[in-house]
Amino acid sequence: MSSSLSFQPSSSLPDNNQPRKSRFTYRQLGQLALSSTACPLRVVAHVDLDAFYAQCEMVRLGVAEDQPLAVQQWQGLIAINYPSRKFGLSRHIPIAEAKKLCPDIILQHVATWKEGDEKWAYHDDASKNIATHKVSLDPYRLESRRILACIKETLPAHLQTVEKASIDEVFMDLSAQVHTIMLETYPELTLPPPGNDPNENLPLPPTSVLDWKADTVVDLNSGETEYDDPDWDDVAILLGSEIVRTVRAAVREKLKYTCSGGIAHNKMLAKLGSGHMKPNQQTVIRNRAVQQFLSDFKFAKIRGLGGKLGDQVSSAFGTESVKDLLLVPIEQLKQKIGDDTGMWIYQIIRGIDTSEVNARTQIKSMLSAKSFRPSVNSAEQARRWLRIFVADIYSRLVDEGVLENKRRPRTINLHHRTGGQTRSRQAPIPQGKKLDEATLFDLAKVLMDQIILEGRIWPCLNLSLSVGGFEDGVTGNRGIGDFLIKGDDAKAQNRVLQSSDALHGDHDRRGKHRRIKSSKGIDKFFARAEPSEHDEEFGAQMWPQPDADLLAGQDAASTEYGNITDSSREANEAMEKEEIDDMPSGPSALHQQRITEFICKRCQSALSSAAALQNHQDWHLAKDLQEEVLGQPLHSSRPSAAGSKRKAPHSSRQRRPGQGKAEKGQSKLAFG
Ligand code: DCP
Ligand code: CA
Repeated sequence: MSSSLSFQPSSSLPDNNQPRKSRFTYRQLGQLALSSTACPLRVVAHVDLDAFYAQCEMVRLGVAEDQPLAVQQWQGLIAINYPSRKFGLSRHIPIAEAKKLCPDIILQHVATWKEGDEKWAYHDDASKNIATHKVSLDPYRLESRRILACIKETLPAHLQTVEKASIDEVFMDLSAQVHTIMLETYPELTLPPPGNDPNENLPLPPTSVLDWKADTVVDLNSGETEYDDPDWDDVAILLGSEIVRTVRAAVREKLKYTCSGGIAHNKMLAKLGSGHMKPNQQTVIRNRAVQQFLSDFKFAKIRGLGGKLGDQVSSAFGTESVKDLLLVPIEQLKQKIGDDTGMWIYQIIRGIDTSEVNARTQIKSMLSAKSFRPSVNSAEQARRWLRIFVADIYSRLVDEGVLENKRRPRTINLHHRTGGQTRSRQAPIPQGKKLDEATLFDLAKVLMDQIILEGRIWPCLNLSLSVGGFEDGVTGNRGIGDFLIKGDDAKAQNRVLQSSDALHGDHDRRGKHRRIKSSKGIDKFFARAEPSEHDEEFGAQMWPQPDADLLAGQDAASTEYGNITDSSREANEAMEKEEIDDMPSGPSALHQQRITEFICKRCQSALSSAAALQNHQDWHLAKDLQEEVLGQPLHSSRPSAAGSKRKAPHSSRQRRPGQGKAEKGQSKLAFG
């Protein structure tokens, strides 16, 4: 990787001849190595494939890069390549109109499963056969996987944190790699801090010019000038942008795909950045440019601030723009939108987002579904669809490592809908032996038979099959006993299927059991009230989500529509791809972040990691000092992520155990 740092001496010797210092400390530099979300030097990137399904088809069909092509699903367009966008095409345009605007366009229908077939294929007549075909996104999933593998190969294995955010997006926390490059490039940073005090400020970078190559670099906030010498956060983001350029070049060269990138201090900003200039470009948002960048947006563009919450906010404050919302005092936001969500909005529109890049993204459930027009009217026909659903789900399970017994689902669910009634049944999946397609199909048939027994189930308008309650299979620290067929599981296939209530009870009991087992290892060093996602690192396992969530999450997603619109996109995606147990990104993040792991003994705040706890304790120290100096207590009695210079991340945004009523989303965490 060629370096874009030019070593023109910086003007770091002011009038009094004392070298000027960086705003950042040695401790903060250390946090960079740990990819701490509290680190002000943190570098996060988001990469998003351009016109993804359309590119997949272009690569598969070997068409020229300037050839207009769009991907069709039934009578709608779901992906438009950039050459066709020049003709004014978009997802909302009807097929006939698209052909008129761009007569040379290739319209490629997505692959489909034909009723009764064992394998998906590209069918020429698919668009006319919505009744007998079901969409398969397998070809795009396969490409998505190859791209993810390529990205991971490009980054150093021991320094990478890559999160697959959707079929065509990844987040990368580049902090650790940037830290390594920084120390290599600037050996002075490896020297101990003056007086061995980690709170000492770093020297300024010995450079005044940063070469951003062809990147789009967002303009600085008002009051900042390009004449100001760069600080280490600028250097870190520059190094991050070089990594992203290398990653994008590898994807392009090895797999022929173009993608766009965003490089910034956190996930929210990086994602806005990747969509800023498309296609095949990358956008850098320096910390000194965040305000300027964000204020031009409508807040609905911010992850988590679209949809209903966005509508609520715009009707409460009569605006859709970030610029206007920035003028609303925090008290008003809290009053009108609620304390936690108000606080989240206050922070997010100021570019504050401490959500982690979660490399350990885990699948929560998988769903395969179809709405029938005309309806399905016989058990035999329903079974033919079940076979397709099972094949669809099984191919995804194989990707999840079910063959190697790495991860496997514990439950299978079938939903059935007639005109006015929805019925569902679920069953445990026998554990202990390798899960195969035939076993899943048998279970699905048993569930169908159960529903049939209830009578009056035809005409059926919608069927959906899902598996959930994933748990890890063979791991180094589990005994053979765990994999022997347990009595209950062995009988599961034949016995009367459990009601969902009974199943949830089972989860809860086992959840408690796990928690007791998990209090060991590193726990003894910290006061710790609840288990965390890190339990797995410490030898225990995270307990799966209750299935009630799985079902709730699917309600909106269980329909395959004839006309694809943006509003159906989520339905389409959620249905066709796995439901990912992602780190929360919206205001629900307030509730879904790891609830309590590292507790501050002074104020009982719950922090998410040892590094965050350390930082939080630093905040106390700073506050004490400040109080000593001012001779009076500070305004806030607890650390706040906004407002204090040395912020105490998470603490103000996290709910402490047993504090207040459970919020929506909290039920997603299985507590005993
Ligand atoms: N998709 C879909 N239905 C929609 C929107 C998108 O099925 N209503 C699918 C097709 C897209 C893929 O998801 O190719 C990724 O969606 P994006 O929003 O990232 O859009 P594109 O990748 O197509 O275009 P862009 O270059 O704007 O990212
Ligand atoms: Ca995309």
